[in-house]
Amino acid sequence: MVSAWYMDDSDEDQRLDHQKNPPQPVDMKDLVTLTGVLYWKLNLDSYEEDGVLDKIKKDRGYTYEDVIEISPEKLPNYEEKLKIFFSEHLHTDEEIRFVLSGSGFFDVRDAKNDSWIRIKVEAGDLLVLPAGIYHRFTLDSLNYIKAKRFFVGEPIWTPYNRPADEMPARREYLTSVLA
Ligand code: KMT
Ligand code: NI
Repeated sequence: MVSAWYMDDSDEDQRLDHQKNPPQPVDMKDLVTLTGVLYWKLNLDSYEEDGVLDKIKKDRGYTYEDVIEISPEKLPNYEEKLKIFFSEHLHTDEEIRFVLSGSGFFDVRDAKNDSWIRIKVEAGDLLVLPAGIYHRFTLDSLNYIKAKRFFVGEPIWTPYNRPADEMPARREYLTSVLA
């Protein structure tokens, strides 16, 4: 099960949990209303046949998919890529990740008060970050994740680093989440 919490403000290693003291968890219902993030838990033993992923792909129009594996050995330019992933940014389309193995953290901004919410993802978690949400990604201290990436049409992975407040994707995101 995915779990989420408001982050502390320490500059320590990004791979640590960064829980507040005392912890301030965010439940899934609040995560949806605060950020517009969508979440499903899929069965890793049956997702290829059970139709759950197929239905999500069909409903949301995902036509492209590939696999990304992040580890010092598997990802070319690992250090550089991790820096890019961890710079606060947005995209003009959804960022869709289905974790096949390993784990990591997606940090997203709460749209109302701009605080960081850290979402821990593990094998079986399917996360959809809406277009226009400010976010970043890091591995945790286990240093490994493998995930499927989906996209509607030809993929565009371009990150727009913050500030990108004037972009239509950003304005539309805020309108839909704050409505
Ligand atoms: C991204 O865009 O941040 C990534 O693809 C890295 C995370 S994938 C589990
Ligand atoms: Ni991104």
